[in-house]
Amino acid sequence: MRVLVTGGDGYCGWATALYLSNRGYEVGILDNLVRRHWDQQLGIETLTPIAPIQQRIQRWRDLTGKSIDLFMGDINNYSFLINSLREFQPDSIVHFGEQRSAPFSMIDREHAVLTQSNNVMGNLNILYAMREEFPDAHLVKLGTMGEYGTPNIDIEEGYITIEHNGRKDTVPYPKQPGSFYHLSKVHDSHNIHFACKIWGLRATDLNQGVVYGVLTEETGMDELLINRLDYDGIFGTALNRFCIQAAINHPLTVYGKGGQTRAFLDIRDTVRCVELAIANPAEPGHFRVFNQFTEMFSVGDLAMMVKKAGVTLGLDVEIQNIENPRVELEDHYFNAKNTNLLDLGLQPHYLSDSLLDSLLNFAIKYKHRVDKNEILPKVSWRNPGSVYAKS
Ligand code: NAD
Ligand code: USQ
Repeated sequence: MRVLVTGGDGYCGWATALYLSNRGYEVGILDNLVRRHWDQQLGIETLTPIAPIQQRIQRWRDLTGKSIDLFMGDINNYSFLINSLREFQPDSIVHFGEQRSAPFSMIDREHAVLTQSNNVMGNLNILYAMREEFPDAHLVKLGTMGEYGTPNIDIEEGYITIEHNGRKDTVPYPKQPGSFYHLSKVHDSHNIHFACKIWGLRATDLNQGVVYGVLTEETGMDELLINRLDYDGIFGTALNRFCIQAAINHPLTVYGKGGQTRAFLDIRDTVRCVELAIANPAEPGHFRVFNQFTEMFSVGDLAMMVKKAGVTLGLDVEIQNIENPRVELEDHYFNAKNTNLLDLGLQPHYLSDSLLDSLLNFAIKYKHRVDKNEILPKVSWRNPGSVYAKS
C-alpha cells in the first residue's frame, strides 16, 4: 500500500513515516519544511539536533534498504500538490502538514490568519485533489481532541445522538475549541465531512490528544534519525515540557490551578493508530471519527508525576503555578470515549514510571541545548501582540 505522509518532517509525521516504511508500506513524505522556518523566525529550536530531511531519508535507506520518496513543497501550492500526488499515486494520504501550535495561532492577527489559511486551505486543496484524480484514496486526517473543548457531558467519538422535542437524530458532536489553531481543525472537520457527503470521498478524522515521548523503535535506531522534541513556550506541549524543565532544574510551569484535564498518548501509539486507520479504511462516502488518545490527566497531576520521577533520579523538581496565559477552564468535567481504535486492536503504552524515567534521561542528555529564555510562555490569549509579533 502506498501512503503519502504530509508533514512527514515533523514530530508525528517523521515517526509515522519511518514506522510505516519499516512495516513494508511504500511511503512518501510531502513537506515544505515551514516548521523549521517558523522555529528560526521565532528564535526557538528543538531540544534534539534534527538532521536535514534529505540526510534523514538517506540514513534510513542506508540502514534498512527502504526508500522514502520526498516531495518538498507547499500543500497550498495546488499544482505542486497535484503533481506530487500524480507521481506518487497514493492509496492513503496521512495529513499531518499543518501549523499545530495553539500559542502560535494566538500571537497576533497575522499568526491567526497564517494558521487558518495554511491549515484550512491546505486541507481543502487535498480534498479537491482527491475529488479530481484520487476519489478512492483514503484520507487519514490529524484532528485534535481540543476540537470538543471541555463540555460538561461525556465526549463521544465524533457524533452524538440527541432527542429534541420528541424527535431523534445523530449529529456531529458540538465543538467548543480554545484557540484559533484548534478552530482551524474544526473547520477542517466540517470541510471533510461535507466532501465525503457530496463527493463520496472516504476519510478518517483522528482526534488526537496531546502526544508525549520521543523515541520510537525506528527513530531510536540512529542519531541521524532522531525526532524533534519541542520544549519552548510556543510549540512545547505539557508533559514533554515538564520533563525538560525538570532536567534543567526549572520549576514546572503549571498554568493557573492546573485542573485542566486533557487526553494524552505516547508517540509509539500515534504511529500505531495511524496504521490501524490505514489498514481498516473508511467506506466510500463516510466521514469516520476516532478519538486518538489512551489516558486523561490533569496538568497538575502530570506535574506531580514528573516531580516524583525526577526526584527518584536525584533531580530537584519544584512545581510553580503561574498565571494562565490562556483562557480556559481550570476546573472542569472531562470524560471522553476512545473505544474505536481499541476495537481495531490498539494495545496502549500507558504512561509509566519507565517512560518518565527514559524521557527524563533523554532530556538530561540534551539539556545543554536548552535556551532557558524560551521556557516561560510569552503569548497571551487576552492580549494579542506579544514579543513574537514584532519578530
Ligand atoms: P510539527 O510542527 O512537528 O509537524 C508539522 C509538519 O507539517 C512540519 O514538518 C511542517 O513543515 C509541515 N507543514 C505545515 N504546513 C505545511 C504546508 N502548508 N505544506 C507542507 N508541509 C507543511 O507538528 P506535529 O506535532 O507533528 O503535528 C502533526 C499534526 O498532528 C498536526 O496536524 C497537529 O495538529 C496534529 N496533532 C499533534 C499533536 C501533538 O501533540 N504534537 C496532538 C494532536 C494533534
Ligand atoms: N499547559 C500548562 N503548562 C505548560 C504547557 C501547557 O499548564 O507549560 C496546559 C495548557 O494550559 C493546557 C494543557 O496544558 O491546558 C495542554 O496544553 P499543551 O500546550 O500541552 O497542548 P495544546 O495547546 O492543547 O496543543 C497540543 C498540540 C496540538 C494538539 C493538542 C491536542 O500542540 O497540536 O492539537 O495538543 S489537544 O490538547 O487534545 O487538543
